[in-house]
Amino acid sequence: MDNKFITIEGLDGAGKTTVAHRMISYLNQYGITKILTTHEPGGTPISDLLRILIKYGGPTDEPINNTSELLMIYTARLQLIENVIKPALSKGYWVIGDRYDLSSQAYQGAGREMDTLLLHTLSDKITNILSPDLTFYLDISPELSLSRINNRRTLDRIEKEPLIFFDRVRSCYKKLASEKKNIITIDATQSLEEVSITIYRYLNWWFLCQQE
Ligand code: T5A
Repeated sequence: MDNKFITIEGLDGAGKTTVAHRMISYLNQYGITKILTTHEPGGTPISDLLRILIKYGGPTDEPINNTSELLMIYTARLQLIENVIKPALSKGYWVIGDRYDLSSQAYQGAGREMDTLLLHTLSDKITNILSPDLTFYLDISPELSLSRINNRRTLDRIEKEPLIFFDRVRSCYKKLASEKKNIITIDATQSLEEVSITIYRYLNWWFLCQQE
C-alpha cells in the first residue's frame, strides 16, 4: 500500500498525542515501520519558535492580533509541510499529524470568529499542497477537555479562553466532520482502551478498502 498522511484532530486533551503513539504500533502490525509523527504548531526550528509565540506570547504583554496569530500558525505549518512532511512522504514514510489544517478552521475560524476570507485562502493553499488521506476527529466536550489538561499543566494563552470559545471550536469540528467523508468522528469520552479499539477497527476496515 502507498504511504499515507493521517491526521488527528480535536480539542486540547482529547487524546490526540496518546492516539498518535498507539497508531504507530497498529501500523507496525501491518509491517509499516517508516513512520513520522508531527505535532502542530511546531516541528522545524522556525516552527518551534513560532509555537512558543503562539502558545505563550512574546517576552512582554504585547497583545497578539488574531490575524497575526493566524499568519504565524500558517507560517509554522508551511515550514513543516515543505521541510519535513513532503520530504518524508517522498521517502516513503507514513506521516501521522497531531493537528493540521482543521485546527485553524476550528480555533481561528470559529473560536476567534475571524473573517473567513483570509482563512479560506490560506487553507485552500495548504490543502492544494497537501491534503490528509484520512483524519480522526476525537470528540470531547470543552468541560472534559479542560479537566484533562488542568490535571497536567498550567494553561497556555489559547487554553485560557472561556468555555464558549471551545464550544464554537467543537461545533466547527463537528460540522466539518459531517461534511467530509475522510473525517472520522471518534467518541473520545470513552476510555483510552475503547478509543484505541475503535480506531484500530476503523483502520483495519480502511486498509481493506484501500486494497480493493
Ligand atoms: N492551535 C493549534 C490553534 O489554535 N490553531 C492551529 O491551527 C493549531 C495547529 C497547541 C495549541 O495550539 C492551538 C490549539 C492548542 O491550544 P498543544 O499543547 O500542542 O497546544 O495542545 P494539544 O495539541 O491539544 O495537545 P494536548 O497534549 O493538550 O492534547 P492531546 O494530545 O489531545 O491529549 P493527550 O493525548 O496529551 O492526553 C491528555 C491527557 O488526557 C488523558 C491522557 O492520558 C493525558 O493525561 N487521556 C485520557 N484519559 C481518559 N480517557 C481518554 N480517552 C483519554 N485520552 C487521553
